[in-house]
Amino acid sequence: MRNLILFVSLLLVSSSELVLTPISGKIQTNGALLVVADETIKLDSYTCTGDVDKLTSPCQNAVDGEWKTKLTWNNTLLGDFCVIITENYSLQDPTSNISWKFKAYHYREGSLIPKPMRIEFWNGSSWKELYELDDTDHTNEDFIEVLSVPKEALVNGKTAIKTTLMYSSHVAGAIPPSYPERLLHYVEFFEAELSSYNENNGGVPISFLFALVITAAIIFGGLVIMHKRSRPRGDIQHRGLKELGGFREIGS
Ligand SMILES: [Ca+2]
Repeated sequence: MRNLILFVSLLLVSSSELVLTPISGKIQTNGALLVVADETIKLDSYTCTGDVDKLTSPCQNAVDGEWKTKLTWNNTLLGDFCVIITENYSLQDPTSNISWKFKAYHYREGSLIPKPMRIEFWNGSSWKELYELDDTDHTNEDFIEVLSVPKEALVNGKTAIKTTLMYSSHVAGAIPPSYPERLLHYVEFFEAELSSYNENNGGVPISFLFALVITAAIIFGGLVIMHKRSRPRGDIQHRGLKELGGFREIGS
């Protein structure tokens, strides 16, 4: 138990392991060590449009709150397709700052789409670009991005975010009898999360202060346990010697 507490303490203290995001009441680590949900934001509705019939998993996977499940393409298909996920949120505090964190997978075997993923927000009159993935970024890996969302994305306490995912596959060099080369390029999508945060006077994120308090509490707890374990041992040895001495005296 003591070793476990010390390990957790060191893990929290280590700046290389701890990634603080400026999100109210939330501490996110690389290993998802501790997460406190932001309850000031509610997902009202979502839609999936486009070539959803080319997916091999339900659209709900993109909004189920589970970072392991994702939208997956049927990558045996040839052609160009896209799926658009639109998520509508309401926020308790319409003045707060908001961030958009998402996880996706970018597969590229031959570049077919210059910008295979695009994220936009609704400003009350039109969709505006928030993010575009370049065909050379995060290739053949899962990746996470955290984006600051402009204030204009908050319209009457609500905000809408639209994510466009693209798929493209074609055959090149198909001249018999040589084997054709198959080009394949797409983005799959795990999940996104809209969060709010408020900056305090010093500009230090609330989550940072929260992390400091928890770290101090764990270290203090570990020290108290270590101290308690070290003291009784000495007392027992001392008592044992006294009792043994007393027995000898009686028996002599
Ligand atoms: Ca998911």
